[in-house]
Amino acid sequence: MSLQLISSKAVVSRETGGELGGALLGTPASGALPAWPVQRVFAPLFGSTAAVAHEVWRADSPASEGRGEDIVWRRNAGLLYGVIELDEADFAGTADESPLQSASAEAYRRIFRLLDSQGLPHLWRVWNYLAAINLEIGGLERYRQFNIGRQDAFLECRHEASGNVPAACAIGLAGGLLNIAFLAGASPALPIENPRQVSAYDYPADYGPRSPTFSRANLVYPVGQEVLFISGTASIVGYETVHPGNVLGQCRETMDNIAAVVAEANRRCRSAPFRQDELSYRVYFRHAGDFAAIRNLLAPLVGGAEVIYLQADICRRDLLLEIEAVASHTLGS
Ligand code: 3EB
Repeated sequence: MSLQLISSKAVVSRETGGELGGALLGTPASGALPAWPVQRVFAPLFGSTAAVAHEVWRADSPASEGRGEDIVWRRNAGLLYGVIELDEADFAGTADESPLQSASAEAYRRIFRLLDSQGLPHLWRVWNYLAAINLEIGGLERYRQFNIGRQDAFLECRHEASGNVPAACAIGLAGGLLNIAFLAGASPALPIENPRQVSAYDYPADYGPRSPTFSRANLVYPVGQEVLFISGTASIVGYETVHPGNVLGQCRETMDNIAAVVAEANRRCRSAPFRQDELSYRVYFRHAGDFAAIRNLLAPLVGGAEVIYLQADICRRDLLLEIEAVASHTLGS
């Protein structure tokens, strides 16, 4: 029941079988969509001659699939990948609840309902995308509105909102729907925190009325395998942004944070220690003009690893980039 990430800077050209689902990253003019559940991330792709990169999760014998309630999903015995897209315009909101907050809560409620009904209740990794993430509306930044809705749904659906929470990213795009992909499993994840950072679920109230619900990383266990998901990681030490206005300073600090998370994961991992040069990376950066400098700084740190670069907004105005990563090891019997 192995889970395999096929990451490539080429357009999906052939169906190889076993796809659970995955992401198409970039701004294609048009093009046929794959048959599997797909999260489309419309953000400019850099460092590639193709217009689109793909990240596809393959697993042994996907057994069933479904759609409904704006979710498309596919699963095998122990794994489920799904994508939900909601239009905020369909949510009225109230005096004390913005449409985005309502949509975010509803998206997570539907995800939890699906996972419960499919008997795969453990949310391992979530990819959150929303339009205009830094825009302040009604006195509250949209990322903070999203955080309220997300946490409400965790608590309402009797999932802990701290401790055992999924690895995640939350990224801003120019437009589009609230778009959330998720990978869930039959077995619980082992959450990993970063000793250099306050856990996001414990951020003080200056960062919003509700804390973000994610862990710094998760170790998860498809049969015979150990997968490390490192959440979106940024230039934050403690709970504060460091190196504001300095993209290279932020890039170095972010890689120091990833190194700390990897070290923490290695204290708990069952396979060989994970190394920074074996991870597959996704780098989101705010300003197109920063791309070359970021790539040059990262090149010696990531070795030959796959890196996908996307221009997008980060969830704090003073953050200039965010980096996430994943790696997989086989487990001996
Ligand atoms: C941070 O460390 C940067 O809200 O799901 C990173 C990863 C960030 C996930 C989320 C936010 C999220 O706070 C932002």
